[in-house]
Amino acid sequence: MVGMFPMGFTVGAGSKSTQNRRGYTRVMKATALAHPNIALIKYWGKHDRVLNTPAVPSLSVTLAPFKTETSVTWGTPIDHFVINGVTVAGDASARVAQFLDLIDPKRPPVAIESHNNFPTAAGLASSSSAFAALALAASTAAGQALNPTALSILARQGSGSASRSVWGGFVSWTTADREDGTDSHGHPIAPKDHWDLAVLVALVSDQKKAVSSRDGMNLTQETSPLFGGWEASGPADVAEAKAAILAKDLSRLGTVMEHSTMKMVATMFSAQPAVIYMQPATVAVLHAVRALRAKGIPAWATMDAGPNVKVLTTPQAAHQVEATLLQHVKTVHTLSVGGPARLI
Ligand code: 2P0
Repeated sequence: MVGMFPMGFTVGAGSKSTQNRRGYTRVMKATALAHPNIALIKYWGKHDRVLNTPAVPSLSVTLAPFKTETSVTWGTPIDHFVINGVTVAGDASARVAQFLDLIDPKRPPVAIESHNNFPTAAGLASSSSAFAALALAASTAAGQALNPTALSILARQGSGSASRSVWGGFVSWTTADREDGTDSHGHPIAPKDHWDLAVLVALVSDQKKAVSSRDGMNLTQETSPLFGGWEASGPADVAEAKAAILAKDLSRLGTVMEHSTMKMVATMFSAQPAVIYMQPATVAVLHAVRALRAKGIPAWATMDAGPNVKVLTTPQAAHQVEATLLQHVKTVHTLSVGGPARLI
């Protein structure tokens, strides 16, 4: 079946459907693709752990060709979740099952098969594309046609950063004013074609990190004396980054991105015990990026909950920046601005 949902998502030719007793068509299998995003202005800390609303607003760029592709079959003999060919068990499985319960508390058992074309859980924002793709594939397979905002609210409850991967291009994610958190979701700022930027990932490590971002974030919020300053300064950083994006001012965007990054890292370092995702090569890359800038090459660095460094630059300067990064790490991925989550 190829059909168009009212809110504009196309159900791909691979989707299977059936008619239930009331006679309406229900899609039972759907496949979705989502790109990860990296935060230019960081989400770090929660307002409400159950609703998964953030302590601070954030702003991101969606990145291709990194992607997650996820197929969901709604109505199988047992729940069965496979990521990159490996069956998911334990806490990770429970987290996915709980997420599916949000879509339908009386849901049947579900099968999920998901694949990333980049390292998982290594600080490369794999949870952002994972839960965005899962939200779209699972809600579609369950027969729900969610618009992007509803999809973002759903994805947020799986993983905060996933609320931003619903859209392509540049996206902000707002804090909640409402008690039920329904106003905390992504907002598109500018589409993919607005600005041709390059983001280079200097791969310091592709190993799964020892402290998950969720645990690192919660420990930081509970114990860092710097957290109050971090929280208070977040909204101004988002406003500054948004203005820089709309003006296509890379120096302005890079400057506020580095500032947001380093303030986040300061809260990690001042947690008790300290949360240290950096490795020696991380610091070497940070210095190399500063040296590039001193030579007039546009390059600004950011990090997330992991040792890898992402460098924001222009497509024209990307080769020169890559050559410099390769003096410090073995692998550099060159990414560009990606499009929205979609059914395939
Ligand atoms: C971000 N990070 O804005 C920040 C910057 C890491 C550092 O979002 O608990 O996996 O699932 O909502 O989204 C990583 O945290 O956390 C993250 P949960 P998530 O991209």
